[in-house]
Amino acid sequence: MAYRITSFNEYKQEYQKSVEHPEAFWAEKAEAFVWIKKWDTVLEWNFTEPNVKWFSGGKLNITENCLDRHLAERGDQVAMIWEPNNPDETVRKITYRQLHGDVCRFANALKNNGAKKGDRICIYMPMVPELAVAVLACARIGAIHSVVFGGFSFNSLSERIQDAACNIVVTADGGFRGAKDIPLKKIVDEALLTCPSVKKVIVLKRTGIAINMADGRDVWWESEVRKASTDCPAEVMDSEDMLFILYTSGSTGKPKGVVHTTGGYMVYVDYTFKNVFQYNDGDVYWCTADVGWVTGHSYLIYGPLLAGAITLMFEGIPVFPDAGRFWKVIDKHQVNIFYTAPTAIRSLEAHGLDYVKPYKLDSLRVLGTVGEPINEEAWLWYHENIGKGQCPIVDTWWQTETGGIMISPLVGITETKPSFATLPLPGVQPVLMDEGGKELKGNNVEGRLCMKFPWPSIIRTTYGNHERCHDNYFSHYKGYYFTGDGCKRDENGYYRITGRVDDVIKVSGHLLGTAEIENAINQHPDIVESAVVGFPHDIKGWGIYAFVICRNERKDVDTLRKEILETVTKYMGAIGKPDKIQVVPGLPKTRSGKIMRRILRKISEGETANFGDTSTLLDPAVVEEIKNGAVK
Ligand code: 7RM
Repeated sequence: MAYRITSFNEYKQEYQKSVEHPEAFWAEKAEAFVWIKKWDTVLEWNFTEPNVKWFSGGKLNITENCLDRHLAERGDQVAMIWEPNNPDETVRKITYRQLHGDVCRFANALKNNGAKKGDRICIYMPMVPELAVAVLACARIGAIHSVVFGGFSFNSLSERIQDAACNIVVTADGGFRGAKDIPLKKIVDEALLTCPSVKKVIVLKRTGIAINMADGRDVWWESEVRKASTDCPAEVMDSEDMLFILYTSGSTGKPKGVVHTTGGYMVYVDYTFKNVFQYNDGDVYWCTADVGWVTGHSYLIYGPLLAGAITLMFEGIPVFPDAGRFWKVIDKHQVNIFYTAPTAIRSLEAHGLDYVKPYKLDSLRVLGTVGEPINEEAWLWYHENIGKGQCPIVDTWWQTETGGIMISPLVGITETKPSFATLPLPGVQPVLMDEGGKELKGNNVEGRLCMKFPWPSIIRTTYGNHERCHDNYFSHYKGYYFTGDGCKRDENGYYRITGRVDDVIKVSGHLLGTAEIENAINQHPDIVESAVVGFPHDIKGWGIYAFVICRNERKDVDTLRKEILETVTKYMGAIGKPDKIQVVPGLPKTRSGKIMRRILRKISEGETANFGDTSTLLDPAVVEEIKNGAVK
């Protein structure tokens, strides 16, 4: 088992060792796992192509480390607790032995349906244990999973399936989310009209709604599993074989398929899980993230299972049946470690303390946040009302591309400071850059956050397009990985992430590309062009403000707005719905046709003057008109 730091002094020593002797440092951590064959080289790297390889020549299977190796010691211990959307439905508790059997059986079902090592398999499922089973079954046979969040609709799903040329889709008839049912299979059917690579669809029965089953293509999970054996030897994988692709929004409309590989990801996620949360044997750990996002991959499935932990999966949403649900679940399952997003905290805070008071919350020892900056007020509310002033809060900064937590306090070890992610984990070497590419040394500085040395779970490529990986992350500052975030380093060397500096926005902790939302809006037949920006939002962190140009003079703006929301929901998913829509006569463009988003951002924030340099504007009058019609 990976090394666990126990004091701040030890943290400092570990950190220093990780910078001075990174290879020895990570080799020592990697020793703790089951390898079919040990690696030849710990690290080879350059940030120019980029090309990063960890534990080259090593052979392993991550599921042997998540499951098989725990069987002797903790086969009958619960691996996963599942809390259903509807509180009256039965809770499921799955032991390591059962999970191992389920994974092997579904792995064989995948094989029986033609899956082989290296295939890409899309998983589009609700938050049920079978989702984790499907993920691990792919890893078992060396197929590359590409999980798509169930909140995305057919076009987003189709784009992601096409980009990876998946041959199998694993889904369910539908999913329960609060009072709503999501017709997942119907959305898959629509997506597959444009996905010729898909040969099989495996469908889990969850909601029981009527669905179409395409002859020869669609099969039921239950019947496939019934036919399959529970004996499935783990495929031998190279350290650098792809483990998964996870799509993340970029500044162009097309999402990027972030690729993670096997060995380094495993070592890093395990190390960070244990050290950040200070997990103790027997603790009940609950990460509220959906497996459709990286947090669900690394800290709901892989990290906790590698550590032999008890991981809780919740199918529902924080406000169903009421805004006390999270706290009720914590008491019900005696949760010790709770990891959620600032958006959820702010929204539950807004519902008032009456939803918190009925619950004891005395099992809690550790609180965590992830996904966006947490403001001081929400931090204090969380600390006082949920943690009762007793639980350290770990504000964990990281990204889909980093695979695991990068900057965060260690529970009980690092002194916390509201709204600061505090210090880099061992192995992480952050630097702040000014816009000209000069490194800002010393403390009390603010710049753009970059990394100057690889850590084991760094992004390896963007699927099918290595140049895009280079251009996005390794071209802004030569020789560095660029995060896309702005950041401050205070007088004590503590880091505070200030937010994105590019054209993606974090809406309720979900990373969305403005171009992706614009594409969806433009599907409306009356919309000629649109421009989307983020505006500060009390609960969501950022809200979505859309400026749209309409083809015909439409008088019924309210109806148009409703139609646009429906279009976005149908095409992309409800997560892309604008909070504000303004019909404008034109957009502020430069003579070369580039939209000046800076001006739109100011208008969306309610600014009426001080638009900065507008001398390159083609038609300054349009700014006046947009400003006068701004949606409050
Ligand atoms: C894990 C995840 C990544 C972006 C990242 C930041 C923002 C994440 C924090 C944060 C401030 C945090 N992956 N972000 N965590 N900002 N404090 N603790 O969210 O790929 O979906 O998003 O999220 O902007 O670049 S992600």
